[in-house]
Amino acid sequence: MSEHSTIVGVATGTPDGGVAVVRLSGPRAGAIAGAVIEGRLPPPRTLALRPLVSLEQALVVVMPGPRSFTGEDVVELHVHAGALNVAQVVDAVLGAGAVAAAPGEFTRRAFDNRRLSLDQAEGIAAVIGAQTQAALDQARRLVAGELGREVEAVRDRVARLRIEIEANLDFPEDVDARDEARFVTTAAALGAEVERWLAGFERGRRARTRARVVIAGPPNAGKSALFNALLGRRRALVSARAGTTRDYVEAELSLGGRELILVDTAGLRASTDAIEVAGVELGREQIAGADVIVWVEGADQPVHAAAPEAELSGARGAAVIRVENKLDLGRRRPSWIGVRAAPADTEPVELSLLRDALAEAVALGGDQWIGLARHRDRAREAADALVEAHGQLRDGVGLELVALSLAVAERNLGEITGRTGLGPVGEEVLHAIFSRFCIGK
Ligand SMILES: Nc1nc2c(ncn2[C@@H]2O[C@H](COP(=O)(O)OP(=O)(O)O)[C@@H](O)[C@H]2O)c(=O)[nH]1
Ligand SMILES: [Mg+2]
Repeated sequence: MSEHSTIVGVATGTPDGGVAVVRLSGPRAGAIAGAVIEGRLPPPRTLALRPLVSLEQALVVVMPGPRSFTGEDVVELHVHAGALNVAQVVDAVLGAGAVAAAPGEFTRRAFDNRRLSLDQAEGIAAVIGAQTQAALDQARRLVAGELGREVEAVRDRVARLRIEIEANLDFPEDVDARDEARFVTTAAALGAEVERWLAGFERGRRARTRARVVIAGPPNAGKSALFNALLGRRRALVSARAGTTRDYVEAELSLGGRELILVDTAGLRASTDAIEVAGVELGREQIAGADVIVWVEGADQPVHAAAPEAELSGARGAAVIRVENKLDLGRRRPSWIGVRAAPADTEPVELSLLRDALAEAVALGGDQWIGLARHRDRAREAADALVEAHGQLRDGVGLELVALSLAVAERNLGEITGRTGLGPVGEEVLHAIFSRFCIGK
């Protein structure tokens, strides 16, 4: 990747809307853009209409470095969208001396020029990929540098401790008992801080993803009716004929501030009908992948002593909410939540209790850490190194070893933001991050 090339890429996505943005970045961005437009380049940060040489026209904006996204000179040509049209504009720019940008190269240059830290660059990718409101919120906080500031603050404290300890290496006799005690407590506090992040990682991850809530139970319990009642619309087929639902049906639902995927499954029962058997099998797979299982039986159905434990043996740690439907026909399971899901033309009864139980089951609680998986891995290494440093200090092991452990913690924290004081982040790490971006980002 040449530092001095001028790159071009299409910054807008496909399928395209009305306008596409062809972006140039590099030392010759102005000269190259000047060669493909007629007339002069507009003054910096001013949008102006210019004819393109032998093509149509473009709105042109010049953003001189270093106060641009990449930190280099950037020019954007806003042209009409359309694959063929945009390809011809890009060809003209390439013909004037630009080179095609590699995936993520604009963002990579922004990082190299210190316009963004690594966690912020990952935040941009996360904003683009966000599918839930919580994922978008967390991604925006990454872009705003919230994670980076927190990590940098701890890394600074680790560095200060290491430097103080290193300063004492040549004169260990100058380290008195009070210094030693302070070193021990500082190392413990730093380790605890990183452990606190790690404890919140899973909550943050769960908040970003939709929880899967799977409705299961015997046929004819009113699972599909309950599914529709929770959604407030008819989505699944409800029928007096057992075995009506053969596939599973999914719908999105927002509850207690979380986005859920509600899944209606075929009733679990032995059957000789091949399609129904396949449906039951799909239902079991849904149970295995569930975060929460709503187990439904009808008040008109016999009570099984062992239900639903036997059927739910495939569930992996999912919360189970037991619901007795058809309240209008009586009550056989007094400790379960009672509801009446149908008939559809009447108000469903007591759904609020079920909604509350569901909201509680998917609640996240505690503080969530916005770090992504890579950040968690680096934080894990840092926490281990801090525990090591703490143990070494407590055991009175040589201070050289303590300084080494602290340096390991420091390097790992530095790799989260890409700003390490102990040498550059490896090219491999950078490549892995930026190659996941699309061309034009
Ligand atoms: N009386 C009464 N019937 C219900 C209730 N909920 C569902 N049903 C009926 O029970 C039958 C089976 O419902 P369905 O939702 O298809 O059950 P599923 O097989 O568990 O999906 C249908 O005839 C529904 O109208 C209810 O609360 N009360
Ligand atoms: Mg059904």
